[in-house]
Amino acid sequence: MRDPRRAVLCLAALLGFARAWAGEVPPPAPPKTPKVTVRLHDGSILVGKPEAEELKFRTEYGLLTLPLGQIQRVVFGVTVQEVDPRAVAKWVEQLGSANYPEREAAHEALIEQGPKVVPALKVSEAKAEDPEVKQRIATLLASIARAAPDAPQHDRIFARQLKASGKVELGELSLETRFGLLKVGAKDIESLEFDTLKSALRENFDRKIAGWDLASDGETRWHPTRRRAANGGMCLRCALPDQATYGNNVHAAATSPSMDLTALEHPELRYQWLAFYEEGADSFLLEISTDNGDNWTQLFAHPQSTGWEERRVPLSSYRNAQVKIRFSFASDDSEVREGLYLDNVTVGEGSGDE
Ligand SMILES: [Ca+2]
Ligand SMILES: [Ca+2]
Repeated sequence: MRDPRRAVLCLAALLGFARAWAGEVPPPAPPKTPKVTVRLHDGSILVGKPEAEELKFRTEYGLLTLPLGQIQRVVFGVTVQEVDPRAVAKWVEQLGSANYPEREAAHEALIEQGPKVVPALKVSEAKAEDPEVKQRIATLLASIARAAPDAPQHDRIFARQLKASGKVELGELSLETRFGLLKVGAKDIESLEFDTLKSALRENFDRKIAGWDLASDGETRWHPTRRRAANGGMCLRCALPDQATYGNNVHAAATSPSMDLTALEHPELRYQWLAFYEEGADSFLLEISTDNGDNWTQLFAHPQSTGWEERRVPLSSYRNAQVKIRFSFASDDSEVREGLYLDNVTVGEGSGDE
């Protein structure tokens, strides 16, 4: 936590949490043993009830013991995963191919592997004799670094009135599932999502996408992709499917299902986004509608980004409303870039801070 502002914010969150704990602001009474969705690095998903009732989390301010009923989400820091070195060697060899589509296919395949392929690529870069192959590997490494410059090294915990970085003190997680008791090693876990709070929308684009409308007036459109995902292997991309960029003169929108916010005390939208586009000439907007999509109000114009960004949008002024949100893209008649990405879109109970 080198950024002093973040440290202050985190401390403020901790103090707020401590106050809540001391009884000044009584926390709500959540279920004692919430259900948890466990996402593993290999793509597996387990759902069950943890045997434990609390989780220990070490921060630079001390050790927190959190009842599971207070936790919304835990994201484990990046651990470098194994990747088959033979597959990498084959792709690197193809990078030197005289055949352009073969070179492109290898480039795409390596990009899709993301940060886990970096150590193997560095070895190949050092070994490469062909200067052109060396150059191509250097370009690839730069693209991968651009896509995930802020890969979290710390575990992160999100609870009501608390957001903190640190280390989850957990060797393994015992989970009662419908298939019996399962034990999962902490090193295999990517994230835990607790079913503690009501949510109106929860979409990670990793499975069949339910209820979203992905409309476009051209070939460029929002579509699921494995190209760059914030988690779970898949996300939503706005570009020409299977191509390196979006096209000119297109309007494309990803519109959420209709959501009833009446059950939420402090409705809040959260999502992760990544935008490689011609800012200023092309546009990438977040909009909201309270009349089933007839009229839209702009909530945010996304700037160009260099890595995944996380955004939190309080929707308290839409409390008690029926809303849809949409992510819309428009391109002008020149200059195209790689496109836009979205992941982990949720609308749920927020902190109430505006
Ligand atoms: Ca995802
Ligand atoms: Ca353009």
